[in-house]
Amino acid sequence: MYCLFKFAPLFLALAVCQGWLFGDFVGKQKELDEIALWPLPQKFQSSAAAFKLSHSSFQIIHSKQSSAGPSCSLLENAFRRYFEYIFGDMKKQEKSRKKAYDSDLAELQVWITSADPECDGYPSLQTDESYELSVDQPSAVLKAANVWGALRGLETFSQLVYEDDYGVNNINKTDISDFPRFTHRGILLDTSRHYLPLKVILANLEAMAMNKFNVFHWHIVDDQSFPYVSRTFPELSQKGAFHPFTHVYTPSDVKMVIEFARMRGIRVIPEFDTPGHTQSWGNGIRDLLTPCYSGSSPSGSFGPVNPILNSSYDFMTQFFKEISTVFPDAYVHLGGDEVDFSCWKSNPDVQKFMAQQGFGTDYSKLESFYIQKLLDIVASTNKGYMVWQEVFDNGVKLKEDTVVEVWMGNNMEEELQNVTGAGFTTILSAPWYLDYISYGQDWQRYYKVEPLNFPGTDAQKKLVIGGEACLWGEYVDATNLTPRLWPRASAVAERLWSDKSVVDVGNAYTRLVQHRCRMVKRGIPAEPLFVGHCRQEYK
Ligand code: CP6
Repeated sequence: MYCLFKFAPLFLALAVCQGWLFGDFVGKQKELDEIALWPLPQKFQSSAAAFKLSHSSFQIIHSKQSSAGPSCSLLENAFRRYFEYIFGDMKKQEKSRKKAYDSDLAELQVWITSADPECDGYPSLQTDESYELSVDQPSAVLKAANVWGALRGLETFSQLVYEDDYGVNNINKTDISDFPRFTHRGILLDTSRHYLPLKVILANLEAMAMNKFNVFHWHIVDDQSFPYVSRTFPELSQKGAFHPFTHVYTPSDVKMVIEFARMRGIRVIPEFDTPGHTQSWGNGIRDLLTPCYSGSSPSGSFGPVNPILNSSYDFMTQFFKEISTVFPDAYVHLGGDEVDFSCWKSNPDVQKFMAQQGFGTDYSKLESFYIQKLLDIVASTNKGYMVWQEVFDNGVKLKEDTVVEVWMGNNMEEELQNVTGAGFTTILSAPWYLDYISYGQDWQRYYKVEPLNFPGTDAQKKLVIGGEACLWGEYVDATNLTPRLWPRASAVAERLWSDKSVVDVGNAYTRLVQHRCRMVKRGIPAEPLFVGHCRQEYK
């Protein structure tokens, strides 16, 4: 700090300089508060020493030792994205600053340490997302085993940068060692109840990366519409989408979502929910759904997938063969939730089948019969599967790598105990139904959830691999989805990434307010947590 007013009369110079010094001190305090990391890293150490980042000279580069180089388009793309986030809103005059400060930070070196950086691969359940970040002069170094950890570290680096009172970008000397607490950190979006334009899906993938989420659970079809364009069965979307051309996801749309997600270290797990939640499938595929009866004659309405016809299984075999090639992830979600038995009960052919199979009047046995056959079909495509909790509850025999999703809130602890007790991996979504809204700061409720707070052994707790924030689509479309999801889902992001001990709601509030402003600044219309303002307000 030096004083510009050397030649001013002494009394004025003193007043101004003291004012500046005082202002500078206050400013520094404010700046330190502004380093709002979200989710909070596992180990974090920072000092008051600050470096400056100049738009005209700072670079994000591959380190010499890195196994990745300029041919790694995933990283090249990420370097560009984060450079833009760091300098995007700079004032023109600061952007064009040519003069270097002594305290400039020259570069961020990204060092991928394992022989295979996985530039062209996909993230998976086994992916190592850890990274180490050291910010010091002359270079900051980001070290990760593969590109996936580097992506998480780049996000953290960008969150460390703050603009001082002169419009200059600063970053403090910092050491971070970070890794996620849980490996599955997902967001469920529902594109059946309302069609979501591609733009909205991509924007939310971008927001997911800002929060270190790594799974997009795409609840792509359901009763209300079938927007997925199938190459094998084009009638499904032609007859089942809200509109056959405008409200659909073509193969190239799906490819784009998968690639956009991959570039951000996000898996795409599609859900094709059966045998319930399938009304829209019936429009395109004859005899797929069970005809319901009223007395002794068909009522004209239809129920779940017809489990007594071979043709149903032939269809599923062809359909999931296609799905297994379109979606690269090792898992598909097969649903299996909320099967309504009333239609099956009304149908005389189903009744006859029940008797032949010796199921009595236990329709959950018929449901299990269907699911069992479906699981075998999907397993033969070399995919693993996820299912909603009912499938486990009904005693269906599951492959050992099955992921059971616990969504019912009434008995969550007992369900976790049972699922993990039977040796299955599980993810939790019951406490995180973000479509359910109320007055006030409900993010705090999501934040306070402790996923491992159920009775069980250490081995059982290890089987809880994460969770998902669900935004079901009955009351959301492109107009309100993004602000409803963010920053409420950010609470879930920190719960699933940060250490178990990170539970201070007051501290979280301070950081989340700023994280929310950062998302807004980056073009994500995230809603406010409470009264207040962002340093920059946006049109
Ligand atoms: N759609 C599907 C839904 C729900 C489920 N499956 C759901 C149920 C209860 C609530 C919210 C959503 N809309 N296919 C349950 C997993 Cl409160």
